[in-house]
Amino acid sequence: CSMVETSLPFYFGWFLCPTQQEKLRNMANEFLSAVGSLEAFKEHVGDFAGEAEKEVNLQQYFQDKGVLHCTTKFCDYGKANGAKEYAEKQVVRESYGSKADLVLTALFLTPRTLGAQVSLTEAQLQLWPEDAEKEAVQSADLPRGSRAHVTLGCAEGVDPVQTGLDLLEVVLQCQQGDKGEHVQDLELGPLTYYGKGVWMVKLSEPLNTPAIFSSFYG
Ligand code: 2AM
Repeated sequence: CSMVETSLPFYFGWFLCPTQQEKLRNMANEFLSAVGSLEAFKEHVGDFAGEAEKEVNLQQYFQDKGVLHCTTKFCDYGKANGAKEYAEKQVVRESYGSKADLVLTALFLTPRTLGAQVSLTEAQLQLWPEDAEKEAVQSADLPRGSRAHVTLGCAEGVDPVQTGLDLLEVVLQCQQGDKGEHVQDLELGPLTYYGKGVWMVKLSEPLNTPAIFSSFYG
């Protein structure tokens, strides 16, 4: 019936509890300060700023995109492919409002986005759309769930959908055997540079984050 179609949300996802959001934002700030102060970063600053600028303030460079969450399905109020089918899945309906413990395994930044990588469990993968990776990268066979992330900020004029695409590029690069260049060990963990302004720290202590599976209407 048409009521079902008009009630589809903007997106479904896991929403971090307020205290966890603060914890993650603090961690992201620590990551930005650490990377921003490295000589190795300053050498590649041209990826972030125009030729004229020699410095970039990463805290100002990335703009906040609101409540921290890990999107499972972008529905666009029903306009996105497979939105209705996803909303009607039994596992989606049964999990709605339930708590999940997300495991955040890395933080990354690129000239476009700042994000956290999420490693989904088998149970959490039940809520992950079949085609999430294929939809983004048709040409490759990427592991299911490898697009899962939390957007922590975007450069001016960049839409948050870009965060998952940036993450998939790193995953693809690693799959193709390019493991990047180990820069140094930060307090958070080992930092790798993947070229073209892409930096990732693998958290030596993954962050376990309680989150609620729900949806956002906006
Ligand atoms: P994000 O998951 O990287 O943060 C509203 O825009 C939310 O839906 C954001 O969280 C955004 O990105 C996500 N989103 C927007 N467009 C999308 C798309 N085409 N595919 C997947 N997620 C999308």
